[in-house]
Amino acid sequence: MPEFAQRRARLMRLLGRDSAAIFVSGGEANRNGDVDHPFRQDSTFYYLTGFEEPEAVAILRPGHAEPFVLFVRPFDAAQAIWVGPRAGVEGAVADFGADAAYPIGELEQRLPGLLSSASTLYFPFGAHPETEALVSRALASRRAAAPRGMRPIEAVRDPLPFADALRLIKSAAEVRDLQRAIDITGAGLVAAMGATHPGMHEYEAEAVLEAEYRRLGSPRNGFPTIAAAGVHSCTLHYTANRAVIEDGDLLLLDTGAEWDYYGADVTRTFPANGRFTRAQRDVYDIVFAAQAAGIARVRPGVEFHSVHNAALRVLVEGLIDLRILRGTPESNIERETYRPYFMHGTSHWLGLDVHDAGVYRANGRSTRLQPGMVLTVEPGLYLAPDAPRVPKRLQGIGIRIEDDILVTPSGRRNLSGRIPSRPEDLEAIVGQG
Ligand SMILES: [Mn+2]
Repeated sequence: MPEFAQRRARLMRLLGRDSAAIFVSGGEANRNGDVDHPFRQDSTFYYLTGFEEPEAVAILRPGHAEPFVLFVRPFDAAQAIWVGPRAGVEGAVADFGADAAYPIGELEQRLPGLLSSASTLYFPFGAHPETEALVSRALASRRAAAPRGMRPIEAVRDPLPFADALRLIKSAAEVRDLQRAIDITGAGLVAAMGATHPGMHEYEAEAVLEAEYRRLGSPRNGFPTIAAAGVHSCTLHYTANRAVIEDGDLLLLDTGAEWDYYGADVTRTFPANGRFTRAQRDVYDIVFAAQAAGIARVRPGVEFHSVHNAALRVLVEGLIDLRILRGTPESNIERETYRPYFMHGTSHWLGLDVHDAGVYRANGRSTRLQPGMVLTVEPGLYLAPDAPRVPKRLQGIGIRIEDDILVTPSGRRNLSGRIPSRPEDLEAIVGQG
Protein backbone atom coordinates (compact mmCIF):
# COMPACT_ATOMS: atom_id res chain seq x y z
CA MET A 1 0.00 0.00 0.00
CA PRO A 2 1.36 3.47 -0.78
CA GLU A 3 2.65 5.43 2.22
CA PHE A 4 -0.23 7.97 2.33
CA ALA A 5 -2.89 5.22 2.17
CA GLN A 6 -1.06 3.32 4.91
CA ARG A 7 -1.15 6.40 7.15
CA ARG A 8 -4.88 6.90 6.58
CA ALA A 9 -5.52 3.21 7.33
CA ARG A 10 -3.49 3.39 10.54
CA LEU A 11 -5.25 6.57 11.65
CA MET A 12 -8.71 5.14 10.89
CA ARG A 13 -7.92 2.10 13.05
CA LEU A 14 -7.16 4.50 15.92
CA LEU A 15 -10.35 6.54 15.36
CA GLY A 16 -12.61 3.50 15.36
CA ARG A 17 -15.72 2.52 13.40
CA ASP A 18 -18.84 4.70 13.41
CA SER A 19 -16.65 7.77 13.27
CA ALA A 20 -15.77 10.43 10.72
CA ALA A 21 -12.76 12.73 10.80
CA ILE A 22 -12.46 16.04 8.98
CA PHE A 23 -9.07 17.55 8.07
CA VAL A 24 -8.64 20.98 6.50
CA SER A 25 -5.80 22.06 4.20
CA GLY A 26 -3.66 25.12 4.76
CA GLY A 27 -4.93 28.41 3.33
CA GLU A 28 -3.26 31.07 1.24
CA ALA A 29 -1.95 34.10 3.16
CA ASN A 30 -1.68 37.57 1.72
CA ARG A 31 1.78 39.15 1.90
CA ASN A 32 1.03 42.63 0.52
CA GLY A 33 -1.14 44.11 -2.20
CA ASP A 34 -2.19 41.25 -4.43
CA VAL A 35 0.92 39.15 -3.62
CA ASP A 36 0.49 36.04 -1.46
CA HIS A 37 3.12 34.24 0.62
CA PRO A 38 4.35 31.09 -1.13
CA PHE A 39 1.82 28.37 -0.28
CA ARG A 40 3.04 25.30 1.58
CA GLN A 41 0.55 22.62 2.58
CA ASP A 42 -0.40 22.08 6.23
CA SER A 43 1.84 19.26 7.49
CA THR A 44 -0.87 16.95 8.85
CA PHE A 45 -2.98 17.41 5.74
CA TYR A 46 0.03 16.53 3.60
CA TYR A 47 0.91 13.59 5.86
CA LEU A 48 -2.53 12.05 5.31
CA THR A 49 -3.21 12.97 1.67
CA GLY A 50 -0.05 14.03 -0.20
CA PHE A 51 -2.29 16.78 -1.63
CA GLU A 52 -0.46 20.09 -2.08
CA GLU A 53 -3.22 22.60 -2.92
CA PRO A 54 -5.07 25.03 -0.63
CA GLU A 55 -8.86 25.07 -0.21
CA ALA A 56 -9.17 21.32 0.29
CA VAL A 57 -10.97 19.22 2.91
CA ALA A 58 -10.41 15.51 3.56
CA ILE A 59 -12.98 13.32 5.27
CA LEU A 60 -12.00 9.90 6.63
CA ARG A 61 -14.78 7.43 7.38
CA PRO A 62 -13.40 4.20 8.93
CA GLY A 63 -15.28 1.08 7.85
CA HIS A 64 -17.25 2.93 5.18
CA ALA A 65 -17.34 1.74 1.55
CA GLU A 66 -15.89 5.11 0.50
CA PRO A 67 -13.58 5.85 3.45
CA PHE A 68 -11.52 8.67 1.87
CA VAL A 69 -13.40 11.66 0.46
CA LEU A 70 -11.62 14.79 -0.85
CA PHE A 71 -13.09 18.21 -1.54
CA VAL A 72 -10.83 20.24 -3.82
CA ARG A 73 -10.80 23.32 -6.03
CA PRO A 74 -12.27 22.27 -9.39
CA PHE A 75 -10.18 22.43 -12.55
CA ASP A 76 -10.49 25.87 -14.13
CA ALA A 77 -9.21 26.55 -17.66
CA ALA A 78 -8.71 30.30 -17.12
CA GLN A 79 -6.90 29.70 -13.82
CA ALA A 80 -4.68 27.11 -15.52
CA ILE A 81 -3.43 29.76 -17.97
CA TRP A 82 -2.46 32.17 -15.18
CA VAL A 83 -1.10 29.94 -12.40
CA GLY A 84 -1.00 26.40 -13.82
CA PRO A 85 -3.41 23.47 -13.63
CA ARG A 86 -5.02 22.13 -10.48
CA ALA A 87 -5.57 18.46 -9.76
CA GLY A 88 -9.31 18.98 -9.80
CA VAL A 89 -11.89 16.37 -8.86
CA GLU A 90 -10.55 13.86 -11.42
CA GLY A 91 -6.97 14.24 -10.15
CA ALA A 92 -8.08 13.85 -6.55
CA VAL A 93 -9.35 10.36 -7.41
CA ALA A 94 -6.78 9.33 -10.03
CA ASP A 95 -3.60 10.70 -8.43
CA PHE A 96 -4.39 10.99 -4.73
CA GLY A 97 -6.43 7.85 -4.15
CA ALA A 98 -9.69 9.49 -3.05
CA ASP A 99 -12.64 7.07 -3.10
CA ALA A 100 -14.83 10.05 -4.00
CA ALA A 101 -14.04 13.70 -4.74
CA TYR A 102 -16.16 16.82 -5.08
CA PRO A 103 -15.66 20.54 -5.71
CA ILE A 104 -14.94 22.41 -2.46
CA GLY A 105 -18.04 24.56 -3.14
CA GLU A 106 -20.23 21.48 -2.52
CA LEU A 107 -18.87 20.83 0.99
CA GLU A 108 -21.76 22.51 2.82
CA GLN A 109 -24.42 20.67 0.87
CA ARG A 110 -22.71 17.23 1.03
CA LEU A 111 -21.32 17.28 4.58
CA PRO A 112 -24.46 16.13 6.45
CA GLY A 113 -24.84 13.13 4.13
CA LEU A 114 -21.17 12.15 4.42
CA LEU A 115 -21.39 12.25 8.22
CA SER A 116 -24.76 10.51 8.46
CA SER A 117 -23.46 7.15 9.72
CA ALA A 118 -20.99 8.62 12.22
CA SER A 119 -21.72 8.78 15.95
CA THR A 120 -18.27 10.21 16.78
CA LEU A 121 -17.09 13.26 14.88
CA TYR A 122 -13.43 14.24 14.83
CA PHE A 123 -12.79 17.88 13.96
CA PRO A 124 -10.12 20.32 15.17
CA PHE A 125 -12.37 23.06 16.54
CA GLY A 126 -10.78 26.46 16.92
CA ALA A 127 -8.47 26.27 13.91
CA HIS A 128 -10.61 26.66 10.77
CA PRO A 129 -13.49 29.13 11.32
CA GLU A 130 -15.02 28.80 7.84
CA THR A 131 -15.15 24.99 7.77
CA GLU A 132 -16.11 25.02 11.45
CA ALA A 133 -19.29 26.94 10.65
CA LEU A 134 -20.31 24.21 8.18
CA VAL A 135 -19.47 21.46 10.68
CA SER A 136 -21.52 23.21 13.38
CA ARG A 137 -24.50 23.42 11.03
CA ALA A 138 -24.19 19.70 10.19
CA LEU A 139 -24.09 18.91 13.94
CA ALA A 140 -27.17 21.02 14.57
CA SER A 141 -29.16 19.36 11.80
CA ARG A 142 -28.28 15.91 13.19
CA ARG A 143 -29.45 17.02 16.64
CA ALA A 144 -32.70 18.34 15.18
CA ALA A 145 -33.33 15.05 13.36
CA ALA A 146 -32.61 12.82 16.39
CA PRO A 147 -36.22 12.77 17.70
CA ARG A 148 -37.32 11.28 14.36
CA GLY A 149 -34.88 8.38 14.73
CA MET A 150 -31.73 9.81 13.12
CA ARG A 151 -28.68 8.55 14.99
CA PRO A 152 -27.21 11.54 16.87
CA ILE A 153 -23.56 12.53 17.00
CA GLU A 154 -22.69 11.49 20.54
CA ALA A 155 -19.09 12.65 20.77
CA VAL A 156 -17.01 15.39 19.19
CA ARG A 157 -13.26 14.91 19.48
CA ASP A 158 -10.03 16.46 18.26
CA PRO A 159 -8.33 14.25 15.63
CA LEU A 160 -4.96 16.02 15.84
CA PRO A 161 -3.55 14.19 18.89
CA PHE A 162 -4.13 10.91 17.04
CA ALA A 163 -2.41 12.18 13.90
CA ASP A 164 0.38 13.72 16.00
CA ALA A 165 1.05 10.37 17.69
CA LEU A 166 1.48 8.76 14.26
CA ARG A 167 3.70 11.58 13.00
CA LEU A 168 5.98 11.22 16.03
CA ILE A 169 7.20 7.76 14.93
CA LYS A 170 8.90 7.99 11.54
CA SER A 171 8.70 5.22 8.93
CA ALA A 172 11.76 4.10 6.97
CA ALA A 173 10.58 6.27 4.04
CA GLU A 174 10.26 9.31 6.30
CA VAL A 175 13.76 8.76 7.71
CA ARG A 176 15.10 8.57 4.14
CA ASP A 177 13.46 11.92 3.32
CA LEU A 178 14.83 13.50 6.48
CA GLN A 179 18.31 12.13 5.76
CA ARG A 180 18.16 13.64 2.28
CA ALA A 181 17.09 17.03 3.68
CA ILE A 182 19.92 16.83 6.22
CA ASP A 183 22.55 15.84 3.64
CA ILE A 184 21.52 18.79 1.44
CA THR A 185 21.69 21.06 4.49
CA GLY A 186 25.19 19.77 5.23
CA ALA A 187 26.34 20.54 1.69
CA GLY A 188 24.90 24.05 2.04
CA LEU A 189 26.61 24.61 5.38
CA VAL A 190 29.99 23.46 4.05
CA ALA A 191 29.57 25.74 1.00
CA ALA A 192 28.66 28.69 3.24
CA MET A 193 31.61 28.01 5.55
CA GLY A 194 33.94 27.90 2.55
CA ALA A 195 32.61 31.19 1.20
CA THR A 196 32.59 33.10 4.49
CA HIS A 197 35.05 35.92 4.98
CA PRO A 198 35.01 39.09 7.07
CA GLY A 199 33.38 41.99 5.24
CA MET A 200 30.54 40.05 3.69
CA HIS A 201 26.94 40.43 4.87
CA GLU A 202 25.07 37.83 6.87
CA TYR A 203 22.59 37.53 3.98
CA GLU A 204 25.41 36.65 1.59
CA ALA A 205 26.28 33.61 3.71
CA GLU A 206 22.55 32.79 3.74
CA ALA A 207 22.43 33.08 -0.08
CA VAL A 208 25.40 30.72 -0.57
CA LEU A 209 23.76 28.18 1.74
CA GLU A 210 20.40 28.35 0.03
CA ALA A 211 21.81 28.38 -3.52
CA GLU A 212 23.30 25.00 -2.66
CA TYR A 213 19.93 23.76 -1.31
CA ARG A 214 18.22 24.72 -4.57
CA ARG A 215 21.03 23.28 -6.69
CA LEU A 216 20.61 19.95 -4.88
CA GLY A 217 16.85 19.84 -5.44
CA SER A 218 15.35 21.26 -2.24
CA PRO A 219 12.54 23.59 -3.33
CA ARG A 220 12.42 25.61 -0.09
CA ASN A 221 13.62 25.80 3.50
CA GLY A 222 11.80 24.39 6.50
CA PHE A 223 12.13 27.77 8.29
CA PRO A 224 13.85 31.12 7.72
CA THR A 225 17.63 30.78 7.99
CA ILE A 226 19.28 32.37 11.01
CA ALA A 227 22.61 33.91 9.91
CA ALA A 228 23.88 35.70 13.00
CA ALA A 229 27.34 37.26 13.20
CA GLY A 230 29.02 38.61 16.32
CA VAL A 231 26.65 39.77 19.02
CA HIS A 232 23.62 38.78 16.91
CA SER A 233 24.48 35.16 17.73
CA CYS A 234 23.13 35.90 21.23
CA THR A 235 19.64 36.52 19.76
CA LEU A 236 18.02 33.08 19.50
CA HIS A 237 15.75 33.67 16.52
CA TYR A 238 17.67 36.46 14.77
CA THR A 239 16.55 36.49 11.12
CA ALA A 240 17.28 40.08 10.02
CA ASN A 241 20.56 38.76 8.53
CA ARG A 242 21.52 42.24 7.30
CA ALA A 243 24.71 43.06 9.19
CA VAL A 244 28.28 43.00 7.94
CA ILE A 245 30.36 40.12 9.31
CA GLU A 246 33.38 41.63 11.04
CA ASP A 247 36.86 40.18 11.39
CA GLY A 248 36.91 38.28 14.70
CA ASP A 249 33.17 37.54 14.66
CA LEU A 250 31.65 34.14 15.04
CA LEU A 251 28.96 33.31 12.47
CA LEU A 252 26.04 31.18 13.68
CA LEU A 253 24.01 29.48 10.92
CA ASP A 254 20.79 27.72 12.02
CA THR A 255 19.16 26.32 8.94
CA GLY A 256 17.39 23.46 7.22
CA ALA A 257 16.47 22.49 3.68
CA GLU A 258 13.23 20.65 2.97
CA TRP A 259 13.05 17.43 0.99
CA ASP A 260 9.53 16.18 0.17
CA TYR A 261 8.17 18.33 3.04
CA TYR A 262 10.63 16.89 5.60
CA GLY A 263 12.95 19.53 7.03
CA ALA A 264 16.42 19.42 8.51
CA ASP A 265 17.37 21.64 11.45
CA VAL A 266 21.11 22.02 11.89
CA THR A 267 23.20 24.73 13.56
CA ARG A 268 26.89 25.36 13.17
CA THR A 269 28.88 28.23 14.69
CA PHE A 270 32.31 29.07 13.30
CA PRO A 271 34.86 31.90 13.20
CA ALA A 272 34.33 34.11 10.14
CA ASN A 273 38.08 34.52 9.62
CA GLY A 274 38.83 30.81 10.04
CA ARG A 275 40.47 31.05 13.51
CA PHE A 276 38.73 30.76 16.89
CA THR A 277 40.02 33.23 19.48
CA ARG A 278 41.01 31.66 22.81
CA ALA A 279 37.81 33.03 24.39
CA GLN A 280 35.60 31.73 21.57
CA ARG A 281 37.27 28.33 21.73
CA ASP A 282 36.78 28.12 25.52
CA VAL A 283 33.04 28.58 25.09
CA TYR A 284 32.85 26.37 21.98
CA ASP A 285 34.49 23.44 23.78
CA ILE A 286 31.89 23.62 26.55
CA VAL A 287 28.93 23.63 24.14
CA PHE A 288 30.53 20.85 22.09
CA ALA A 289 30.96 18.67 25.19
CA ALA A 290 27.41 19.45 26.34
CA GLN A 291 26.03 18.40 22.97
CA ALA A 292 28.02 15.14 23.05
CA ALA A 293 26.63 14.41 26.54
CA GLY A 294 23.08 15.07 25.34
CA ILE A 295 23.44 12.91 22.23
CA ALA A 296 24.96 10.08 24.28
CA ARG A 297 21.79 9.96 26.41
CA VAL A 298 19.54 9.21 23.42
CA ARG A 299 18.28 5.61 23.34
CA PRO A 300 14.93 3.83 23.63
CA GLY A 301 13.29 4.00 27.06
CA VAL A 302 15.10 7.16 28.15
CA GLU A 303 12.99 10.20 29.13
CA PHE A 304 12.97 13.05 26.59
CA HIS A 305 13.95 15.56 29.30
CA SER A 306 16.97 13.59 30.45
CA VAL A 307 18.71 14.58 27.18
CA HIS A 308 18.33 18.22 28.22
CA ASN A 309 19.48 17.48 31.74
CA ALA A 310 22.66 15.75 30.52
CA ALA A 311 23.58 18.69 28.28
CA LEU A 312 22.60 21.25 30.92
CA ARG A 313 24.90 19.70 33.53
CA VAL A 314 27.92 20.14 31.22
CA LEU A 315 26.95 23.72 30.33
CA VAL A 316 26.62 24.67 34.01
CA GLU A 317 29.98 23.09 34.89
CA GLY A 318 31.44 25.12 32.01
CA LEU A 319 29.86 28.36 33.24
CA ILE A 320 31.45 27.68 36.65
CA ASP A 321 34.86 27.06 34.99
CA LEU A 322 34.43 30.36 33.12
CA ARG A 323 33.76 32.04 36.52
CA ILE A 324 30.40 33.30 35.35
CA LEU A 325 28.59 31.11 37.90
CA ARG A 326 29.73 30.29 41.45
CA GLY A 327 28.95 27.30 43.67
CA THR A 328 28.18 23.71 42.80
CA PRO A 329 26.56 22.51 39.54
CA GLU A 330 23.64 21.11 41.60
CA SER A 331 22.85 24.38 43.36
CA ASN A 332 23.04 26.36 40.11
CA ILE A 333 20.78 23.89 38.30
CA GLU A 334 18.35 23.97 41.25
CA ARG A 335 18.20 27.79 41.26
CA GLU A 336 18.28 28.04 37.43
CA THR A 337 21.08 30.62 37.58
CA TYR A 338 22.15 29.51 34.08
CA ARG A 339 19.01 31.01 32.50
CA PRO A 340 20.60 34.31 31.34
CA TYR A 341 23.07 32.25 29.25
CA PHE A 342 21.02 29.20 28.25
CA MET A 343 17.33 29.98 28.04
CA HIS A 344 15.93 27.36 25.67
CA GLY A 345 15.27 23.64 25.70
CA THR A 346 17.90 21.30 24.26
CA SER A 347 15.61 19.31 21.98
CA HIS A 348 12.44 19.26 19.92
CA TRP A 349 10.88 16.67 17.63
CA LEU A 350 11.78 17.01 13.94
CA GLY A 351 9.86 15.95 10.84
CA LEU A 352 7.34 17.64 8.56
CA ASP A 353 7.40 20.62 10.92
CA VAL A 354 10.70 21.92 12.24
CA HIS A 355 9.15 21.79 15.72
CA ASP A 356 7.35 18.60 14.85
CA ALA A 357 4.09 17.16 16.14
CA GLY A 358 4.10 15.10 19.33
CA VAL A 359 3.96 15.69 23.08
CA TYR A 360 7.03 16.11 25.26
CA ARG A 361 5.19 15.52 28.52
CA ALA A 362 1.85 14.00 29.44
CA ASN A 363 0.21 13.33 32.80
CA GLY A 364 3.25 14.87 34.49
CA ARG A 365 5.64 12.40 32.87
CA SER A 366 8.32 13.05 30.30
CA THR A 367 7.81 11.17 27.01
CA ARG A 368 10.01 8.08 26.76
CA LEU A 369 12.06 7.82 23.59
CA GLN A 370 11.13 5.09 21.10
CA PRO A 371 12.76 3.86 17.89
CA GLY A 372 11.63 6.01 14.97
CA MET A 373 11.50 9.28 16.89
CA VAL A 374 13.74 12.07 15.59
CA LEU A 375 14.85 14.88 17.89
CA THR A 376 17.34 17.71 17.74
CA VAL A 377 20.09 18.07 20.32
CA GLU A 378 21.08 21.74 20.35
CA PRO A 379 22.60 23.18 23.50
CA GLY A 380 24.02 26.70 23.38
CA LEU A 381 25.64 29.43 25.44
CA TYR A 382 24.74 33.07 24.83
CA LEU A 383 27.02 35.54 26.59
CA ALA A 384 25.30 38.81 25.70
CA PRO A 385 27.26 41.93 26.74
CA ASP A 386 24.44 42.97 29.08
CA ALA A 387 24.05 39.55 30.72
CA PRO A 388 25.19 39.46 34.37
CA ARG A 389 28.81 38.66 35.30
CA VAL A 390 30.11 38.05 31.77
CA PRO A 391 33.82 39.00 31.68
CA LYS A 392 34.84 41.43 28.94
CA ARG A 393 36.74 38.81 26.91
CA LEU A 394 33.61 36.63 26.58
CA GLN A 395 31.06 39.36 25.84
CA GLY A 396 29.06 38.92 22.64
CA ILE A 397 29.92 35.25 22.16
CA GLY A 398 26.90 33.14 21.24
CA ILE A 399 27.37 29.49 20.27
CA ARG A 400 24.86 26.80 19.42
CA ILE A 401 25.59 23.38 17.91
CA GLU A 402 22.61 21.39 16.67
CA ASP A 403 22.30 17.91 15.24
CA ASP A 404 19.34 15.72 14.27
CA ILE A 405 19.21 12.37 16.07
CA LEU A 406 17.18 9.29 15.14
CA VAL A 407 16.29 6.93 17.99
CA THR A 408 17.14 3.39 16.81
CA PRO A 409 16.37 0.03 18.46
CA SER A 410 19.98 -0.18 19.71
CA GLY A 411 20.47 3.50 20.57
CA ARG A 412 20.78 6.42 18.19
CA ARG A 413 21.98 7.56 14.81
CA ASN A 414 23.22 11.11 14.32
CA LEU A 415 21.67 11.89 10.93
CA SER A 416 23.71 15.12 10.68
CA GLY A 417 26.89 13.70 12.21
CA ARG A 418 28.82 13.98 8.95
CA ILE A 419 28.43 17.77 8.89
CA PRO A 420 31.66 19.16 10.38
CA SER A 421 31.41 20.52 13.93
CA ARG A 422 34.79 19.79 15.54
CA PRO A 423 36.58 23.13 15.93
CA GLU A 424 39.69 22.04 14.03
CA ASP A 425 37.52 20.81 11.12
CA LEU A 426 35.66 24.14 11.02
CA GLU A 427 38.95 26.07 10.96
CA ALA A 428 40.15 23.94 8.03
CA ILE A 429 37.04 24.71 5.93
CA VAL A 430 36.13 28.34 6.64
CA GLY A 431 37.19 30.75 3.89
CA GLN A 432 38.70 27.97 1.75
CA GLY A 433 35.75 27.60 -0.67
MN1 LIG B 1 16.14 23.39 16.34
